[in-house]
Amino acid sequence: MSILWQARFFTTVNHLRNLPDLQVPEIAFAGRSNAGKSTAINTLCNQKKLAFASKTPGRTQHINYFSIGGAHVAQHRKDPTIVEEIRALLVDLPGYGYAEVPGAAKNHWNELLGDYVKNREQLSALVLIMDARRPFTDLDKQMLEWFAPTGRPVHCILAKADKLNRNDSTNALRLTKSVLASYVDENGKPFPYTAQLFSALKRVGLEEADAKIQQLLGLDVLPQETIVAVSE
Ligand SMILES: Nc1nc2c(ncn2[C@@H]2O[C@H](COP(=O)(O)OP(=O)(O)O)[C@@H](O)[C@H]2O)c(=O)[nH]1
Ligand SMILES: [Mg+2]
Repeated sequence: MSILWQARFFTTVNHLRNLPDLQVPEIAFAGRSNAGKSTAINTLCNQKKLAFASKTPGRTQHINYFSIGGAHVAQHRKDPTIVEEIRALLVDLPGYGYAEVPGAAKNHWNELLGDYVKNREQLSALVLIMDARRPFTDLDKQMLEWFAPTGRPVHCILAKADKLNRNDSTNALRLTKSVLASYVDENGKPFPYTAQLFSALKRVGLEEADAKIQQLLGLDVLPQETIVAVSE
């Protein structure tokens, strides 16, 4: 059982000014509409409907937040001796690149996405979900360009790997890693960018993604002072 299974809906926001002001690490899931983002989040959190998965792309146009650890706040409310705080937030960003979103709305969301990944202090890392059959569309690269100046880690999940045979999926992963390796800082040092194959359908790459996300959020170490006694 993974700590990610504790994920609970936390809040949904439409404007950057409404982002939650919790001081806990958050990890954002970005990707083109229909890349398999909602399905990946649901699979990793072992919940059918946490993130909205749809055959109609471009429908989720809000930033949705899910909390890890917070579920226990409610559960433990009846127990005055233990309060467990929220330890991390998962952020489901609106999918980009959906052709039928009208111009003005598209611009609004592109600006929102860009501003968020460039400026969000709590954002520890980005998970970039791409269809394994077509990694690094222009908009995926745009996302990386926005985020790269932060120097923070990016983990690429090549989703729907079941749609490729072994040879093609190996090639897709190799290509992805070589694109990632081409991002270097001003001293020529590579960024902390990683990639993996993933299939929600065939449950491939689940453990790898789970471990990576926990590591990026610092959830792989035991919580310190997250369990505190409160007086009655
Ligand atoms: N074959 C296959 N289809 C998938 C997989 N993950 C998602 N899909 C399908 O791809 C479509 C888009 O998935 P969704 O998670 O809604 O994409 P999102 O727009 O990026 O959130 C849906 O029809 C999913 O059933 C997968 O691992 N394998
Ligand atoms: Mg979705």
